[in-house]
Amino acid sequence: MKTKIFKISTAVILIAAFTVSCKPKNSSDAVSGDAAQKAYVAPGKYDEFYNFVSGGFSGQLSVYGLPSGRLFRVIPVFSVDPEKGWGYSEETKPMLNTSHGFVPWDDLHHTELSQTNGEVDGRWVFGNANNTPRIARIDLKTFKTAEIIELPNSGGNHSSPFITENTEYVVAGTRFSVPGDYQNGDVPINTYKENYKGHISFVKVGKEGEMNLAFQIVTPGVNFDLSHAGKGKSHGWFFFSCYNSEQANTLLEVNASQKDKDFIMAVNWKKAEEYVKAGKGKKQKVRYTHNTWNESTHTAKSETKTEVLVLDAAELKDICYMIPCPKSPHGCDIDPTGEYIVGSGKLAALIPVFSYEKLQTAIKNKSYEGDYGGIPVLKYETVLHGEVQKPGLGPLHTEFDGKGNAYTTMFVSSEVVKWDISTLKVLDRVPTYYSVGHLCIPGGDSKKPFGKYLIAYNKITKDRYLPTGPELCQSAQIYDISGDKMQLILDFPTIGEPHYAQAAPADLIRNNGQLKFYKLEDNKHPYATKGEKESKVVRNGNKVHVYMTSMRSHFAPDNIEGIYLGDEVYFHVTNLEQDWDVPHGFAIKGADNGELLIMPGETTTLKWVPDRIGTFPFYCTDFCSALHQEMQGYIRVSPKGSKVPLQFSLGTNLPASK
Ligand code: K7E
Ligand code: CUA
Repeated sequence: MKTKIFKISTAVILIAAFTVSCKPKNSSDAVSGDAAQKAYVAPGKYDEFYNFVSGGFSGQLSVYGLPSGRLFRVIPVFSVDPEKGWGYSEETKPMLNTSHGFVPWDDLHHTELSQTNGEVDGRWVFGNANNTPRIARIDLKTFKTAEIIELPNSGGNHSSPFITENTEYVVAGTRFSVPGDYQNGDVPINTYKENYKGHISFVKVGKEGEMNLAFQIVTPGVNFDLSHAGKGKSHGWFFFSCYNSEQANTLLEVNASQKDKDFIMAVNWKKAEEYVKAGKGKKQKVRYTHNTWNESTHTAKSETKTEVLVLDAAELKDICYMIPCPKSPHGCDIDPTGEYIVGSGKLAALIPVFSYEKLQTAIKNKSYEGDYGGIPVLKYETVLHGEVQKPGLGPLHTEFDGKGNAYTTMFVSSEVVKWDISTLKVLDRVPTYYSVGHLCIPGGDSKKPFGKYLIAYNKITKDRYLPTGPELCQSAQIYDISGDKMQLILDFPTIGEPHYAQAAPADLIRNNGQLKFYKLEDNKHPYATKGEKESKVVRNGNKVHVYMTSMRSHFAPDNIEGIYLGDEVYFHVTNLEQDWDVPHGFAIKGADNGELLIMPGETTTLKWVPDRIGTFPFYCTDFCSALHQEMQGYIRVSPKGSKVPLQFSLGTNLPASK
């Protein structure tokens, strides 16, 4: 009993240190002379990098320029977004469908750019939904979410969506171990050790980016936290940090902080592929959704899938290995050569760096210290390259500059620490303001980092910006890392809470064939209207379909009568413009699901159910021309059973009817 109390109190002290982070000294004078010049991008000039930043609890992803910190766009991924009409139009709603129904808002922590040969290639960026487990793919030709796949057997999809060096797979490790979906989950919570399992998912990515849940690996119940793929020599392997190897199911802040070491799980995914081919997987009944966006019909489709192939790590002895890692590891990062695996133990006073070659030798020699739920546990010393001593407090995440240096964020001591990967010597440290989580170096988790800048993403800003009530802004900070010493050059506020972010050279994305507008002749939307003459209103029972067009500066038709109370009206608005950057909007009074924003050549649908008789105005919400304010119309709603005929017009008056 005594020891238990002692254990609890040490853990509590550590945790107290972890939750209350220290404020660095000399916080006001950290920006020096030429800093402003380094972050300055003159009006009309482009930034050097795109920065894709997760929005955390906002469920969105935002796009900034580096080094200016200018915000270009917020992309709705796992959220509805009034600025884009995302999740409000009939076409986009299926993108947010899950096996639990429509989920308007989730929690996005990590962004990952697609890679070819281990280098950022600018095609797609992936994001994870933490709460209702999903992975999304955003197409960087359109800056739009193109696909979302849900993950069965999972809860809290945190170690995701990290990818392999040719974008063969994106992975997802479950944070919460749970009774698998295929079992009866109605079991006592205190049977965690017997009934709860971890699952990691391998989602195959096709040539066009299409995602498919290829297989899962079932493991003992732990909390998977973060992951990264091997690269170069370690291509074919994946590394997942996990905490709660204690298998606690209550008061985790204490009960999952007992052991001195948890694990990094090394997964030989090439071997796992062989087992899949050899038929070693078991098919299991599950239910998850797969949502895809079609750029020619401008419409999303949501399908339900019912099966998953599962490999058992305890049964197939040579796909998973546990590397002991101090203590409650969070970040799990692989250096550009693929040789070094960095585990960031939140509660550890050092940073362990493991060697891929030593891992291979240790596996060959079976230098195991035992097993964990049937998975071999390697001896710490046999896999260790070395430890970074006294790096700072609360290490979380590490990125690389491609010149042999690693940079680790320290949440508790609020700093970024630069160290040498081979000698493990600390080279430099700079304060962050405050409580830094993730960091990003352009290309910093790839084989070819671009170096130059380091961006720290901070949880707390306290006194850095003008206050805005109880909620203060979150923030990023840019450091110039081109010299020996890191130099702070800019702070900029972010949308939501930034977790992981990635950056790519601007030209790579700007010149990859970005879509400027939708060609009308290629528009395959079933309700597309390709010219004003084709605009019409069609009744089908109580459903009324308005085939409407928008063009500077009118809608066709703009007078509509013969709508009755109880009707469902679908405005299918086709924007006839064929020019970059000329969207129109559409809003109608009383619509309970917002409005539309329609890109040139696109067709988008607003469902409107009038709740009273009367005459309702509609108008364009996007300032499109000098006569934008004239871009408007009326729709008349009559009582059910009224004799007012269905009719519509543009530029002429409808015959009067009572
Ligand atoms: Cu460190 Cu959710 Cu990647 Cu944030 S996690 S900090
Ligand atoms: Cu169209 Cu304003």
